[in-house]
Amino acid sequence: LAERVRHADFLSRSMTAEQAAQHVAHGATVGLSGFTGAGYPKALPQAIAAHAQSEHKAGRPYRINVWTGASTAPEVDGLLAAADAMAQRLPFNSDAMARKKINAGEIDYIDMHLSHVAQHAWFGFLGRLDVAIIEIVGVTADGLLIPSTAVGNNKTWLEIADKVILEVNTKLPLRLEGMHDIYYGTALPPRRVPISLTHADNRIGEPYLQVDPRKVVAVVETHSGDRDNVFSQPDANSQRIAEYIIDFLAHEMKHGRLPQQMLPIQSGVGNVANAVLAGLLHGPFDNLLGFTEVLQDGMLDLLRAGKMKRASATAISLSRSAYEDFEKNIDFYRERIILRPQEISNHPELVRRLGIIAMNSMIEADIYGNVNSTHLMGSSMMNGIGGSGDFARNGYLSFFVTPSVAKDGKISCIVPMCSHVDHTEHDTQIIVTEQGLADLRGLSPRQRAQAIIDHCAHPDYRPMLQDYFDRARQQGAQHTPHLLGEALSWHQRCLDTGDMRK
Ligand code: 0RQ
Repeated sequence: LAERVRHADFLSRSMTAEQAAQHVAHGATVGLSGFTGAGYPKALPQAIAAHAQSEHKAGRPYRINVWTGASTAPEVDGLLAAADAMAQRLPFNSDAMARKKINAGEIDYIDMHLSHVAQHAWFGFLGRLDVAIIEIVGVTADGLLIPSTAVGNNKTWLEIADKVILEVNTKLPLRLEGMHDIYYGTALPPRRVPISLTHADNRIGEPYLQVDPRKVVAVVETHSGDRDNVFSQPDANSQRIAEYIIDFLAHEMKHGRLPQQMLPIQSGVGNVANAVLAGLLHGPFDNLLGFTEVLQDGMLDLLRAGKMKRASATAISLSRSAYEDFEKNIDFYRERIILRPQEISNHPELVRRLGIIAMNSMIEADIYGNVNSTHLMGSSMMNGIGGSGDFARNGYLSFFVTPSVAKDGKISCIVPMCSHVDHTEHDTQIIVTEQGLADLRGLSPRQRAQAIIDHCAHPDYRPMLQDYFDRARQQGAQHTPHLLGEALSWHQRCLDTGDMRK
């Protein structure tokens, strides 16, 4: 540990995870590092879950509130949820066990725009933060923290928490040092100043996180890697969606609505996102820039191939083989990857200034272009809004993508009315399914509906949607025609019969 922790004060506070967990009392609010399966603490959550179980066995209550950057891993959210140790969770979760408890009403889940979290915490909107548990890869001789594979909200947690526990992960390479860009210029209103980032690959901060050493109550050594992210090879639907997007971008460039130098790219997580990035690998655009929140395998491929010059993100979330390549060639990637706090990677001011091309997956869209990214059948949380809203509302172009049907065709992902809305019609520009692409820019609601039905709906559902729209147009107001008694009947039918088809 002494090799990694080059500061005596910090070293003197080293202890086991079990000892450190004693600093996390029942009822505490805990800020964990971690973003999309990267950079999460590996030991403390397990120790806390074990402590919770022994407290419960002894008949004592033990639950904590857990704030993170975004999703973590089964050994964090999964274990804490299974141990009934979480009362509140924010701002994003993709763990199946935690999802189950959220949907059972056992965890209060607060689904937030990822760019909002740090500032809402600072404003005091979320309450006090008792303990920050942050993974790092080392401490410099000056007492600065070398961040790990994700930055997320770590800067903010370190600033506002009463106590800090550091997990020093000796498995992750120390040569991550220098990859990060931690910006310390975000003051609170009314003293805010512009964030001086004018190109996606600018560095405006410092490579290290700062912490008041007096707050550090424990330093714990860990030695295990981030979770492996598994990507399947892009299927035919994903590939078709990717082709539509790339053709559309080339078309826009040809007609002067996109500059000749492609604007920076944000890509959501998942297989469609990776298929689009794979498509860009062989596409006509060069000198690409990434300005996104999660750097996945697809972007690493673009960097390696020289198609992408640099990528800015808040986390690196890779499959095992991509991670091996990353670690082996870390000097190459350090020149090309910039990891920032999520309040910067997702900042609306920057997304708009830089003219980001935003691409995110969704659960369903309605005929007017409202988008549901989070809820199944209106009531069950899937993952959360994540950064999709930060990018969709403020991007230069905003794509939402999905296969046109789910569950072997029993569910249409294009519906009369969304069962939950995350992105309103005002924030969505281009909807893409394997059936085609609907460019909604400059269209009225009725024009949008026809474009979505014609280009995005699955043939099994297209006549049903057309029938709904035609009948809605025959009665009532004509701006956004709906049949309110029928608008959510497709979802109800699915709940009743397991199939949206009549
Ligand atoms: O379930 O695997 O059980 O069959 O939902 O759907 O098509 O595999 O797509 O993995 O890309 O996830 C929106 C959830 C899409 C994700 C969402 C079922 C479907 C399948 C997954 P099965 P797919 P993906 C950057 C941006 C919000 C956050 C975001 C997400 C499962 O992309 O969480 O954008 N986005 N962040 O069968 C019922 C429907 C359905 C449906 C799909 N209409 N009804 N089930 N499914 N459509 C990242 C971050 O912010 C960190």
